[in-house]
Amino acid sequence: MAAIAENWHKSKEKHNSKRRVHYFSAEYLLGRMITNNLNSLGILKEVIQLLEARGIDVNLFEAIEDIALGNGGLGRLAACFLDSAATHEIPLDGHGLRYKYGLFKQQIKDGEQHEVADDWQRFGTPWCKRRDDSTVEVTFADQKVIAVPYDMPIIGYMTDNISTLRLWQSEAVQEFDFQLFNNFEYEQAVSEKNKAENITRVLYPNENSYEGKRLRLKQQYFLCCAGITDIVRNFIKTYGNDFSRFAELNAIQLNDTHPTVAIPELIRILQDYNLPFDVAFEIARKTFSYTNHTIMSEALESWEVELFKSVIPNIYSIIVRINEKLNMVLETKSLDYEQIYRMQIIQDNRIVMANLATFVSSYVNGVAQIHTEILKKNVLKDWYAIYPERFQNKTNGITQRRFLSLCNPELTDFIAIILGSNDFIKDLSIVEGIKPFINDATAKEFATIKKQKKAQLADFIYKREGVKLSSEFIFDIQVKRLHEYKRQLMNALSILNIYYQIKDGALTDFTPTAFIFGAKAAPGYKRAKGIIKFINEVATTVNSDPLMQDLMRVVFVENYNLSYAERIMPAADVSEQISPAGTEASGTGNMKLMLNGAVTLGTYDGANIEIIQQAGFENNYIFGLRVEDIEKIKHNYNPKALYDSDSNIKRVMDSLINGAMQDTQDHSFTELYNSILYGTYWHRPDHHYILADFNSYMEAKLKANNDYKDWVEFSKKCLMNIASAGMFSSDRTIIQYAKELWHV
Ligand code: 26W
Repeated sequence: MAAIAENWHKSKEKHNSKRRVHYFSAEYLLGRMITNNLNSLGILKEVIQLLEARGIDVNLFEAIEDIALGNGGLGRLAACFLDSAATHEIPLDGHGLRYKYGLFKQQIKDGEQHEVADDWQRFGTPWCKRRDDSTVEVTFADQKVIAVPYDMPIIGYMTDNISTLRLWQSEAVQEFDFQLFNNFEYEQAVSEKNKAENITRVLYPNENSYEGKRLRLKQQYFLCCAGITDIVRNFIKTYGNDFSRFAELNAIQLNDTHPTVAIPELIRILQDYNLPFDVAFEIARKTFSYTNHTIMSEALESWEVELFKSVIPNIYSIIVRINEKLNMVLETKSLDYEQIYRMQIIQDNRIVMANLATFVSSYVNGVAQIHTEILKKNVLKDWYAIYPERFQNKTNGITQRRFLSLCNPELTDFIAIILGSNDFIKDLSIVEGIKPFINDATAKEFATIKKQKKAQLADFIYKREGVKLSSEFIFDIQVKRLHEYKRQLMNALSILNIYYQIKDGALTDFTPTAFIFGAKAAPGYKRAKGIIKFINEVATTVNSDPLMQDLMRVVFVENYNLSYAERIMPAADVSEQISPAGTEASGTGNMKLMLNGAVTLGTYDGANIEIIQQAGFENNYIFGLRVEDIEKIKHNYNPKALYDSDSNIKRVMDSLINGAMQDTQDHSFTELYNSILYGTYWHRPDHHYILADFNSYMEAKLKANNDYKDWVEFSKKCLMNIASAGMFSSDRTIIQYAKELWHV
């Protein structure tokens, strides 16, 4: 820390001196900082050598540090943005929550997931600097707490610029009550302290499913109150009480709706400084922008009015005024009743956060082309109709510092030799330069590196999971959160289909493949947990069959996290991105795998579409219904008919109920079976179109499997993917945000 102190301080002053951006996010999935920071400072190789000389393996840090203050895509994107902004000297700093416990650690017992608390701070947190001079008091209807900032330096790659991630921790106003303590009321004495600390005790482990919990609302308001108070205080220190320049000097980006109460909070604070509501409103509208990350209706946040009022009544009153203002605006447009109803911020006794965020924003953006189009056509179509100029697309990206240079030094060196420099670590667009060099010789060299990365992963998996994999096998990989819409079940069923077809002689020349899964299920998400168990049952069946020895392996890795990802991405041949068209907003794992030279076996969904536009259909394996196709079949889709008429589909589906696989105590396999064939009271049969896409998925999967036989040609496809990954750097993304939406 001492080594970076001066640059950090200078960067803080610089960010303070002109227009700047504040990124507000409830999640940051940071992973390991140590290697990343050493890499940014350009001393990683040296340090590794020094450690090795003392017999210390740098990977030791993985057991000590893997900061998971996020669930998945959204949190990792925030972390990539911090890295890219710092590297490209964009004056951006983050605000977030310092959860005591990050995302749970996953244990698999008997094929089932169990959760263990992630006490990530237990060895101390050397990258966090506590700032007792910058605390904020946060007031709820029933509680007052202190927000204490912990600053983390975000070290740009090979630059002096160091950004700040400010993580707020909730503490009691008074450590404990001595009065009560002296009266022997020990539990009472510490109860305030516990209640205060509860607010940042734990990260909610839900991804893509909304739960209207009081504590979650408290977390959100806590973050927003602390962050906004801090920003305003800082503004006043430099520019005084004249807020007319506030929006010109500050842009605030909302990472999904989770930090949306920042909008009424800013209005509240400005009103405290005697600004009229309308003036405060306009400043807020100019300051904020909102990124949407999901179109799944079950993930859209809406708070019950009564609950909201009981936690932050003063913020509720401001939202009422904002809604009145909205209706004044809507009156001037000729809209029908339905439209006006759908746009209400307060609707059916609930506060619809996406409507609030869209109304009081300069810009709204989606995270891939198709996703932005869906926002404009469906989810936010009423808003698009009256504010078309607010809508933008910003296709996601990933940082190549972590997902290439750090995790795959072998491939990095190979690319650097071809290009004659490693400038691509700062400007990924130039990897395109390898295209003219894709030939038999480089394809073979690439294949050697890939095999080396597969061998390294196989070693690790053997140590961790006890399953032996051969680096001669194809590595077919699906790693991401477990969710029905991501269709891990379809993948598992396809593996079972291959297995049965090999057994009955229908499939004869299968190229040996290791199917690797990694995924955490939200603890309360029963079906997702059932799917994990099912994958593990398929693994047991396949791996224990002696006939499959040299043909197939199935592994579900325990506790898939960033450190695991950094080992898996470089070793993949096939990247499974198989959500039904129109459901995955973007995906970013698809980009990490592409950049490490895997071909995509995927649907026409999210950023897959742009990946294919860049790298070519001929170098990837695209299958399945398109959005328009689904739109057409949706109303008379009959999966039961497919099941009845297709013996392969019937056979794999029946494995869910015929005892071939050992079901969970609560019969989740049967429940999955029924949900696909018959639906339930809350959804139609097979609402993720597993059976509709099954055969075209099988065909694409087997085509990739067969193409791999000519591994030199296959490696050329991989190289074409790497060469085409330039636009998927988060550097490109963040520069676009900076230019087109923040104007910094
Ligand atoms: C309120 C519960 C909740 C929690 C998290 C709802 C929704 C979320 C996130 C918005 C879910 C998420 O992580 N979305 C993912 O965001 C990535 C980054 O943009 C995209 O690449 C993924 O497609 C999208 O699923």
